[in-house]
Amino acid sequence: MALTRIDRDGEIAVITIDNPPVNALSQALRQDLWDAVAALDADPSVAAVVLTCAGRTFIAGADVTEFGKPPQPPHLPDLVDRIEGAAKPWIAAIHGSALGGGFEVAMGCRFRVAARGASVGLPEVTLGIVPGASGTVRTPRLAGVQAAVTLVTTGKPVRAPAALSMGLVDALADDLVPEAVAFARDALTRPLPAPVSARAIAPVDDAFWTEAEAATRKAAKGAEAPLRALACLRRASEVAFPEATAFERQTFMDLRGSEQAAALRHVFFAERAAPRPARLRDVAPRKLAHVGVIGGGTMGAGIIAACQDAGLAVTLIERDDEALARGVANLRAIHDGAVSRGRLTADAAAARLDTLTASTDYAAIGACDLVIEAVFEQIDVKRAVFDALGRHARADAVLATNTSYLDPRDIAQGLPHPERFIGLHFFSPANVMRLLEIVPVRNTAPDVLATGFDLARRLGKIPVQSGICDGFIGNRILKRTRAEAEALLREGVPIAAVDAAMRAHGMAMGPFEAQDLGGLDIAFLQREGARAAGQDIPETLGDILVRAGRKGQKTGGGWYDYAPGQRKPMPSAAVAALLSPHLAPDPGMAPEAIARRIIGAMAAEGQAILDEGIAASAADIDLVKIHGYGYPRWRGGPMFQQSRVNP
Ligand code: 3H9
Repeated sequence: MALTRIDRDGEIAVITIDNPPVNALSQALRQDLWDAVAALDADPSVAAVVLTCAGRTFIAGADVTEFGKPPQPPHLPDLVDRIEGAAKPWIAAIHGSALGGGFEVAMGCRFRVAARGASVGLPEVTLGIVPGASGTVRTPRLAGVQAAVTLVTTGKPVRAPAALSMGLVDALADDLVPEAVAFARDALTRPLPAPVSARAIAPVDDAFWTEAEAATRKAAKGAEAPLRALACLRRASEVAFPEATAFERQTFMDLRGSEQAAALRHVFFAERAAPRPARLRDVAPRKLAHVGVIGGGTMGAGIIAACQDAGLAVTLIERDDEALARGVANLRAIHDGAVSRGRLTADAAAARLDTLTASTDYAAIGACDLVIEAVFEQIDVKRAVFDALGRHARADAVLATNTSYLDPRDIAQGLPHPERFIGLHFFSPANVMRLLEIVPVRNTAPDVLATGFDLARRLGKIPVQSGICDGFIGNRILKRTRAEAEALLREGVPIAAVDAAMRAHGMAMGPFEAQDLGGLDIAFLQREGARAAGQDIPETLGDILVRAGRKGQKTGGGWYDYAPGQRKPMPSAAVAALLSPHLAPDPGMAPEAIARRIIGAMAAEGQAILDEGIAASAADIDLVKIHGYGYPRWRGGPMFQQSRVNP
């Protein structure tokens, strides 16, 4: 079936690509376009060609599903050159997104006209590769080296108006195809500009590259592609077009088969599959316009900010006026932070506080379509909240608990209309962290579950459904991770060596530094609670520290010492003395071996979670680690890594 169609508007040919869902440049599409160039060149009645796309977007890039296989001709760089070299000028008419190979095709055209709402970009580094069809060579010829460096090394697309001012597109349009045709007709009345490949690049000095490399290395946090892309841009600014494209192509081919690219592709597809579980395909979510949040602590305020950022109306309920004032202050602090980082205007922040309904009276919850409980992690407190919600919330309102460790079934006991109950587990700070664990109970109605996924979509979060177990998916793996880290200590591996190994693996922090930041006491109290309830939980090394008053940074020390007001961890003689009776001599374990042990433990727990049906897929578990616990995206997640060791 043809993936392109050619229509005529007088002497202008309009070629429309129709390759759903995103017009990706599959081999068949490349072949169609390849043939179209020859056919249109051969037609004496055609003066110019407008290239446009059907569906929701312009070409979104190379077909990522082809990356695991050997490249098939016609190759994209050759196609881009062929379009540029056509006897008739091609004009790209861009709507939606022109990304990666899609934007490279557009740069092969003599002109680019974009719908006002369109965006263009080169996101290849987010897939662990570099642009492979001259993106690093043509972009600086259009927009200059500086803009090209930002575009290519971050992978972030730019909106059409910005693209126009950068020189990446030539005109904006409201009615895209007719205006692109008119643009083409007008362009034919003047001499054509040089093809992009024949344009010069304004030189930059060595200092620019030194600075760009330092900035790129810092932002990449271990990912290889951004630095390789920068090297391509540098080469492009120093050598002639053919040499630069050859260098880029070689880099692309090197990275295409790399472990990082495989990992990032895995995450790419996992993120696209997560929001659309097959079992909800035909289930419509409930109406969701107004969210109630019970509790304005750190978590509650973060949830409110996330909902407000998504344009949802919010009602906050607190137990008394004092707590309510604290909740509003917590929310104000979040919005003020966004203003100071330039993410929100002061007016918008003020409007969010003005439009918040804040009350100590549960009657106010009657307006809400969804209510999220985010109060203290204690069963009696939570039960009292749901007792009040049972009386005041609408019978069709979805009622959610944000518990991290309690059994949602216990929280929901006795709730009228139990089919509207669900667990929605946010991660702190809830307005920043992208993970949302969605925990249905046996009674949860399918449209209530679908509403949880709809909330995630609206908040821009990654939803992962979890069954019920201690800690759900994320915190259960965290517990196992900490246990493995302690096991390493008992074998004599120094605390700082474990943390350094995990940082070298790409984590923002090691397991012990992270505990010092969050506080050792929460997990300690849980263990104590379980011991009091008769469970046999052996003493951990963390217990020894908490009993000695070392609860983390907030007490001046935990696994490490901290100078007053400082966050830099320093090895602690006191900790060494407390723990030495429990530790073997240092075995001198290599950092890679330490990381392997910890990742192996994460993956083993993940496998148990899968075997028990708690998670639907290994990819979901990887998303939990990446979006809830700072696991490096370019590693693909512990399940992916383990699958590469034991395929
Ligand atoms: C590249 O171009 C390399 C070149 O430089 C060099 C080559 C030599 N391929 O995201 P959505 C699927 S690298 C295959 O939910 P939206 C996706 O899996 C590429 N499939 O839609 C999903 O499938 P399903 C650089 C793709 O409207 C469906 O399309 N390009 C591709 O929310 C819908 O996706 C990129 O990195 C693809 N390239 O957002 C762009 N893209 O329905 C990546 C998507 O079966 N894509 N699919 O689950 C995007 O950013 C978004 O898809 C886009 C639309 C913004 C376009």
